[in-house]
Amino acid sequence: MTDRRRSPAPFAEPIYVTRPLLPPLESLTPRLAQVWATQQLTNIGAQHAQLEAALRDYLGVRELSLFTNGTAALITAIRALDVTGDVLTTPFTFPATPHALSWSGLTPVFCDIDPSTLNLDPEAVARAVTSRTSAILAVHVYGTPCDVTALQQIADRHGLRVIYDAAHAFGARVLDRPIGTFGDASMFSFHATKLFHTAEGGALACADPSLKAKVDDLRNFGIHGPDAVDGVGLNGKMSELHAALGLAVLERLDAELAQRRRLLSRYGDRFAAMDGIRWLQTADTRDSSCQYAVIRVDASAFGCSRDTLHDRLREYNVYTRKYFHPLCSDYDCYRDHPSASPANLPVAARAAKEVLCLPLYGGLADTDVDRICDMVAAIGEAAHGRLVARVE
Ligand code: T4K
Repeated sequence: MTDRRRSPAPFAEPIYVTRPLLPPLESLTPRLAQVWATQQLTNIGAQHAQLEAALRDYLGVRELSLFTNGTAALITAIRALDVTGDVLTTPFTFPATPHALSWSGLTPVFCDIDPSTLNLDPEAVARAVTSRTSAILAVHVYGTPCDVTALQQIADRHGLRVIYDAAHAFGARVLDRPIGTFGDASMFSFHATKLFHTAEGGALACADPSLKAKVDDLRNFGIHGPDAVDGVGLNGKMSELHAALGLAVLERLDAELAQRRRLLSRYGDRFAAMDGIRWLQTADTRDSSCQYAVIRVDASAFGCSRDTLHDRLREYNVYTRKYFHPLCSDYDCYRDHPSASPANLPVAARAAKEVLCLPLYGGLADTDVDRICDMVAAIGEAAHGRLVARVE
């Protein structure tokens, strides 16, 4: 007899891949009153100073500079570290990563990724080093730490800079150390879609005070003092309004994280037993940024492809994201680069076809996650039913 389970009811309201942590409006008022009283709206005021210090402590890094967004922070890191020529990087990332290199007149050289972490594969990186290479730009994708030890060994062997795109990795730890303490510099994104956010914003962390001083000048047009412009800088300064929002968000981060941890473990429990779905455990949730809930869909075992699952979930009012599809190496602006050839990037190509980011944010209830898992299960079962019917 056929097991005819009832399909779960769609959500009445759309469920997005994320929603920002929004502190109560009243919690912002006293901070905004201070801004109004001083009339300093930007150019490194009191809110900025307070947030920079608070985040330096929270992230456990020696030096930190706030920015208007993570991309500006990355471009500034590249300039401050005098990176030249070719930079080894991953195709499995947001466009900002290779674009920061191209925008700086550098050439991104794509290397394949590790099938378990989906981060740069150190062996592929080691094979790609040439006399033109000056740096590695690695991404802690979904907040999963890169193999920081192996990447640093390659960099030391060849005299390369290491820059981390830690856009997803706020608060993550590896090897008993905060994630922002590895490499020459690490960029964090504080976009509204991130665990910690300032609506738009970002930061650059480093250990070297002289690098921080250079970064701060470059963030402010290269202005070094009243009568000196020492470098080709940009305007990357975070405003007082964004910094005030960040301070209010930071106060509520523990509750947000606690709920995200619960949701992640709920997803993990359900997907551990679902055929064709592989749950990507980014790290022990105590050491994780809890930024994304990610599955990989094995189409033959699950019954339908990742793309079909994504489309069917929309019928249930659930809006998932294919982070990161297409690969950056498939964009028109990069596909002609020799390193962008699909033959060079087989692991990344497969991951880009299989990954799906599911809703994850503190405002999501435990029962919402149960319903989303029921929907995934129902879609798989329906797909299998059709497959069997077709074979018969
Ligand atoms: N490196 C990496 C590895 C990155 O992932 C990113 C950014 C960067 C560098 C660059 O950092 P930033 O320069 O941005 O600081 C989003 C974000 O815009 C982007 O910051 C992020 N990565 C990327 C992974 O995701 P979209 O195009 O997917 O965002 P959007 O607007 O479609 O938002 C997704 C969902 O979030 C919406 O369906 C609803 C919800 N949402 C979004 C916004 C903006 C809200 O509820 N409220 C909001 O205000 O790129």
